[in-house]
Amino acid sequence: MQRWKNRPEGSNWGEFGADDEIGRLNLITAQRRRAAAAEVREGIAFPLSLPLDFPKGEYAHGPRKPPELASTALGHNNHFLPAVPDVVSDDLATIHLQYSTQWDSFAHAGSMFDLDGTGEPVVAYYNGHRGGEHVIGDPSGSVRPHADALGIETIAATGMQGRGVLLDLERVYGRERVAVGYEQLTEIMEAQHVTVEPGDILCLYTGLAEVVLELGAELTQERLDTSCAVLDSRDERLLRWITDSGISAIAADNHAVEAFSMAPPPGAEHALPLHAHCLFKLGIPLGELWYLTELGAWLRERERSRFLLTAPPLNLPGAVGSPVTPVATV
Ligand code: UVW
Repeated sequence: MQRWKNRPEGSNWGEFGADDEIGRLNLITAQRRRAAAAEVREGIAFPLSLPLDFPKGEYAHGPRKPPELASTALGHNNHFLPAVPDVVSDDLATIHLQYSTQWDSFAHAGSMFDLDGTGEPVVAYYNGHRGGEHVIGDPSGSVRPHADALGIETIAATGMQGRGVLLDLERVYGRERVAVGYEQLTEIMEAQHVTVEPGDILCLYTGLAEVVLELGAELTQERLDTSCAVLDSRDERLLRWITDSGISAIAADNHAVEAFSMAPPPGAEHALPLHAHCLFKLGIPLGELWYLTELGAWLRERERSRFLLTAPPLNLPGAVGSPVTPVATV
């Protein structure tokens, strides 16, 4: 059943059905997965996750906290309390699911929008899902915030496997902070002979993960905000290109794919226009803080850009984001 009377301009709501919850991931068909598998020629696998306790430094003092491990006992045979010859340890982790290498689900970012044509904006998410009904967000209520629709488990259920295509922004800009718009993106794609097809997962290698690893506890917010490339999400032509390209997901080794700021410039519709465009309007998951360094170097040396990407998030019902250990196979 269609959940909206109005849909946002430039959105694809309804295109994959009134009840769709996986957006552009619908474009990763069996045929496209076979084409992705055909990119495996050497059989070399690249893990694309940071250690999940990175970034460190000032980032760890932000709203997202680093994971905390605690041992738990399984009966009496925990190694802290040996009572039988066998030694078994169990773990408990307190983890902010979007602290480090992650996927954002479509329940992560919505927008105030007049879904019903009444002139009253309501909290809205991809394909007309609603705050309070599908994505429950009132921390003061009796029910803990969670997603009854659009949660990360919907992405896990797809297997999240397809053809990854890497664009090497680090090769062009090094560690300079540059906002890459449509002009730059298409120029670099041409120079690097990179093409994308519908269903592809675009991976942006910017080099920020190296900065994060190198600086460790010395990482400052300033370095995070001023290092390496981001997408210029205020460039309408870039957003249009994302729509037209048919790409099914975008992942980057930087903080938020676009520049991160929760303060919109005066008159701007969204604080994070790429999040709004991808997660809210088109159903394109965003991956952040991936580790693309070794894969990027390997592909660069061989003038290649494509690989099989396997990157399922946790199958954790109701979560709006998830750590991920993506694997690229070339
Ligand atoms: C926000 O946009 C708030 O977070 P992230 O960059 O992790 O998606």
